[in-house]
Amino acid sequence: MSEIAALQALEILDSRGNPTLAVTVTLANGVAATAKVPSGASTGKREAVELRDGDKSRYGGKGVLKAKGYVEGEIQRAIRGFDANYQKGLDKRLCELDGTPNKGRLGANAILGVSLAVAHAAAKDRGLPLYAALVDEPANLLPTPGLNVLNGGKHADSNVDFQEFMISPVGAPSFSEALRASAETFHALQTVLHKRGYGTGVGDEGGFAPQLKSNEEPVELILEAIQKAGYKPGKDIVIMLDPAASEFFDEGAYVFAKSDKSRKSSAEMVGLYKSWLGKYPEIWSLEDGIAEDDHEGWQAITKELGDQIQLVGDDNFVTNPDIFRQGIEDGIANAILIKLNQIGTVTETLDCIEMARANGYGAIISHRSGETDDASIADLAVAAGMGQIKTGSACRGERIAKYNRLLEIERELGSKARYAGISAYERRKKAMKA
Ligand code: 2PG
Ligand code: MG
Repeated sequence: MSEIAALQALEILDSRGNPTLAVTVTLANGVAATAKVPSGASTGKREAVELRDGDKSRYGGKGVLKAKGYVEGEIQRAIRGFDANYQKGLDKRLCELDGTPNKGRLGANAILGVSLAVAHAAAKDRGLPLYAALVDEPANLLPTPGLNVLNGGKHADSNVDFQEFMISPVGAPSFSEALRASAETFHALQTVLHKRGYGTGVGDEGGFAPQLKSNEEPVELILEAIQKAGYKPGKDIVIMLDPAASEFFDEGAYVFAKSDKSRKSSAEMVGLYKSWLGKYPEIWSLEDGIAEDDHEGWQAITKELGDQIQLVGDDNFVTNPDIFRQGIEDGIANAILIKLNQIGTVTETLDCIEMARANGYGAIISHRSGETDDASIADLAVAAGMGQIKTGSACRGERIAKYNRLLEIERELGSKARYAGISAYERRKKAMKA
């Protein structure tokens, strides 16, 4: 039995310079592990609560000393002596201790820090890498990445309303080759932007954040970059979008406040995406194309496009098994975005992934726009075996940490490593058509 002996928390900074938590758990046998908690900007309303101090004299109220206090006080007292290998029991205990449905008392940041640090410590204690320790079956599927090479919306100070324009190297033979193709395309995009006189500063997730003429122009520029890098759009590399539409949904209308100031109805948004799919068959995945509060819009888009592309629910499902179950019953989307801190424990996150698998939904393991060098989601993506991850562009250390971890896992797995790539993509396409 590997008993939990001590918990320590540290208020650190995330990639946006905002405070977040690093939690270290030490077991009675001396094994110790640390997890660092990410933070979102375009958050879903029903995400678990990120506890902030609210003390305006520190970090504009964003300090996390209360959460640190809970980790080292109440939570430590409640789980000291607990078996670190019993993740389910531990996470249940953490939820009960919090006592609210949304982790609003102790904070999902405090709870996730502990849950994830314990998962790491238990793996270390068993002499296993995290990706192997999280599941019973052997995990050897390296995920196809979606690299957010052009940032807009809340993640960039630009005039593009849509948040994420991703490239996904589905045609590569291995994860490392996929990453190479992506980095080469990222650099080609820089050249394409330069040539047009656009800026090449980057946004929160490491994608370029230029001032452009429309929300559509990024797709054109990316297609040009893919070709310029020597790859075939739609075959070697496909495009994934996350407009993060909840962010520009205002009183029943979609308002392009950053670009052309136009207002669109829900039906017009579906029509817009449909026209894009006709024009750009390279687009294969659309996340949060519809706002979380636009339930009818979600039903309409699923009916209209659900058999053609991957429709990913992020803000509307918030990695919450209960909310996701309802969404499945309502026939909304055909994939889910998975973010540990939207729900706050490792167990509930794994439950959501299982629910996706059982119901024929895709699942993309995801970073947050505010990140640290913590690379746990790389391991989670391999453990999940669902074949997809999105963790930013091919630059910025906190994004690269995850891709580099996947390279290590690929090397460690050696000849057993499989790359999801085209197989997962084609399987998904077939499943959607069925
Ligand atoms: C998203 C995420 C991650 P944020 O919307 O999918 O890219 O952004 O962490 O700001 O919610
Ligand atoms: Mg999203």
